[in-house]
Amino acid sequence: MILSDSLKNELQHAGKIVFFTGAGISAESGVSTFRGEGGIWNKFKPEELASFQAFMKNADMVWEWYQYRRKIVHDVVPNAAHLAITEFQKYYPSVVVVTQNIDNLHTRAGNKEVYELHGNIERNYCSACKKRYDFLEFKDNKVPRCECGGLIRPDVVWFGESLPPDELAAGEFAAEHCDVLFSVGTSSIVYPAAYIPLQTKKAGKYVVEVNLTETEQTRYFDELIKGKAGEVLPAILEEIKMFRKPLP
Ligand code: BJW
Ligand code: ZN
Repeated sequence: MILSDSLKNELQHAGKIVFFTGAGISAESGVSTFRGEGGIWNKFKPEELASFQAFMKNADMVWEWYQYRRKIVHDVVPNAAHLAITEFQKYYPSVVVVTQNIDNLHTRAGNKEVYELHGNIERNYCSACKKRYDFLEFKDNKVPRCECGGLIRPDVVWFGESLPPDELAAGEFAAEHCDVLFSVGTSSIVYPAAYIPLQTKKAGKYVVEVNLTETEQTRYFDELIKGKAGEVLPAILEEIKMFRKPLP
């Protein structure tokens, strides 16, 4: 049995569940995490690639890095963790995903209410006039230009940039009004996103971390379930099926 008595009690009575997710939930799909073992940033320094200054200094290199990751994300598929969240939707009237991931895997898995705090790698916009360039085929690795002459950039949030205000507000609202929040596969060190699960705690509700290791925030949460997201979330769901009926 994976559920503690207290978590089982919470999940028996809960109506609103939030999944706050990070790169670790996509690791089993074959998308690298940023930090830790196998993390992309063991090889590349974030400030060299994930900032507007870096883009202005070496736009082709940054663009090529995103093209490389875009191809990976396009070729992989959602894993058992994303799919378990889709199935949670059958048992709880409100299941909200607040993700730091830009890989679109939640939506591809059928997660219905998804707020993307750090953007989406499948979208682009002009850094000068903000015109959108979504789902365009950009064939070569040189950064494309907008019809206004500006450089086209991926629609992701770099260091020092604001998060999309509507997505952040919706994520905060969900975190403050849920019964149980699962913080899955995130190192919980990048702010303001990392405030989300703390807001649930502040509202007096239950927070469960699912991760391979302890994180910066483990001590604030009600419990840590150590393990792979793709194993832990389906195991939780199997136990839920023993005490909850699917919604009509
Ligand atoms: C598994 C697993 C498996 C593995 N199963 N688990 C305090 C308050 C506010 C801001 C700051 C602050 N202090 C510092 C800041 C600034 C900065 C920040 O947070 N820096 C910290 C690093 C210290 N924040 C910002 O700059 C943000 N903007 C901002 O603050 O604006 C304010 C402002 C704006 C304008 C004017 C004035 C002020 C923006 C942050 C943007 C982050 N962007 C990135 C890149 C996105 C694009 C891209 O992908 O290229 O987002 S950085 C990167 O980190 C990415 C991620 O979403 C984010 C979080 O990483 P995540 O998801 O947690 O991944 P990992 O790799 O760190 O962790 C993986 C975890 O999974 C590990 O724990 C593993 O153990 C686990 N795992 N396999 C379960 N199978
Ligand atoms: Zn433009």
